[in-house]
Amino acid sequence: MKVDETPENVLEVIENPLSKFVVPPESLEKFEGLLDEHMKNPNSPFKKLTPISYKDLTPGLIEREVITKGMPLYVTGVCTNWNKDLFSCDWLEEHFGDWEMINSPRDLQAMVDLTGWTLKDYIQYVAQEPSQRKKSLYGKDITCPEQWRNYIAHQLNSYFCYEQRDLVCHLSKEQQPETLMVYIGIDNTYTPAHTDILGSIGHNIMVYADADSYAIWFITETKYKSKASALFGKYGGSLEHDNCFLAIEKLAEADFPFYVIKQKRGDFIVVPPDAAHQVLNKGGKTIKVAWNRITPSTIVHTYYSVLPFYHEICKAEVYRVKSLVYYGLKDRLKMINEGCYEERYLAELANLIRLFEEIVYDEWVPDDLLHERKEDIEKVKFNDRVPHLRTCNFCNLDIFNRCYRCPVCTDDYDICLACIAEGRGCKHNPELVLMEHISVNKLKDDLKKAVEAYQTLCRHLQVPKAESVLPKNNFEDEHFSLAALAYGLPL
Ligand SMILES: O=C(O)CCC(=O)C(=O)O
Ligand SMILES: [Fe+2]
Ligand SMILES: [Zn+2]
Ligand SMILES: [Zn+2]
Repeated sequence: MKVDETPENVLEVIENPLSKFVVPPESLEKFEGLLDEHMKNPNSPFKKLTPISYKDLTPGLIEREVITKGMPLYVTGVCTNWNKDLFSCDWLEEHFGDWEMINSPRDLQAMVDLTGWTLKDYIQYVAQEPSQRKKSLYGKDITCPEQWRNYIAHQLNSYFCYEQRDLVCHLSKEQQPETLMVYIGIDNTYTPAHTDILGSIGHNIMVYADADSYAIWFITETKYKSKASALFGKYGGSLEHDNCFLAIEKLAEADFPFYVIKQKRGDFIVVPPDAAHQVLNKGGKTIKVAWNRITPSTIVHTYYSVLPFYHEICKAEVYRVKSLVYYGLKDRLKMINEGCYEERYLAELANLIRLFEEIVYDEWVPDDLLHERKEDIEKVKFNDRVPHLRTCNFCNLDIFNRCYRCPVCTDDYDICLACIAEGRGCKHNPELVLMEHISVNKLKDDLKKAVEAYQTLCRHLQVPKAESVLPKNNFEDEHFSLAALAYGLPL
């Protein structure tokens, strides 16, 4: 679609179920004036966040403030001395002008993501005089150029994606989710309230801004997720579906703090897991680069709380969380076997081992159940070139290893063990076949090796072993694993 095409059919806009959440443009014009008024009132939920200088940022600070306390961080002075020619619309247009944007820009009045736009089309749209623009279009979720990625990785190393703490870096290129995105904004474009995917940590740097141009962030703490969810829910929005941007008067109803950050060029915002946020661009053009990380500290909450919730609402997982645990564990195991005894591996392994034990347990069918049935469990190996890429056709979560497959339904119909255990599936449930990439015995062996590596590390660092990391007595547990429940149900 090109810039000067006539607006979409009005009926279509009205029929879009999301359009009722659209903030009226007048409200965006008055936004800052109203915000300033509210901020004079000490009882308003809007709070300022004290910035810290980039030179004072450390991975330990992120661990303490962002992950443990759940507080957002506002870091300034990140882009001092960065190459200004590289991070510009001119550079983007010259090098990637004919790039197809994917489901972008977003038409904010109609709340629809457009298709068929190139980056050049969008850059020409933002270059227009504001009065010439017929629609408000936000250039969101744009693929990040390789040159930018490499430049930022070099500058930021331990805060950037694909560093060792970011478990995604242990997946192969084909298995990695795309986490790095560019946002090109102009006055009054915005991102509705949401929490970042899967309880990950969000990172967002403004790499370019026209004069007097910035973004206003409203961001809560991790611990107010359910209060924030109720506030946006009251107006019909959902933090999982990015569909509601609230005007100041409505945000002001919050009985929990909203930190207000005016993000300018060089400002880096670190978003805690599950922290609700909405972002409004003001002034002229701004360009931000954003990415997410799931680390050995954040993945525990992802696994126990966020994944079951996604399973319930059938939201696509995308991050292959169980594979992150498996390959993150294998990486630490390799490092320790090579004699690299870093202290941080203690806590990292403790988390990863605990989760991996759960994962293996849930794939396993206890022997006594099999003996009772006087049968061996029948399973078929997947012959996928790249493992772990399958998703459950019912709940959309990623399939790490075992799943059921319907031989009748066409086109690879896979159903995860959790869905089968809950009685979900297709109408051919009695004919389902249990499939796997890796045998449970191999997974159990990997678990054993990980525990041994942990013990070696404890010995080298002369610290006592944490009980919680030692394996439970051979899986002899009272409750049933998912695989056992699934196995008992359909067959
Ligand atoms: O800049 C924006 O519009 C939104 C960015 C965002 O939500 C993020 O970086 O997590
Ligand atoms: Fe976000
Ligand atoms: Zn499922
Ligand atoms: Zn079927």
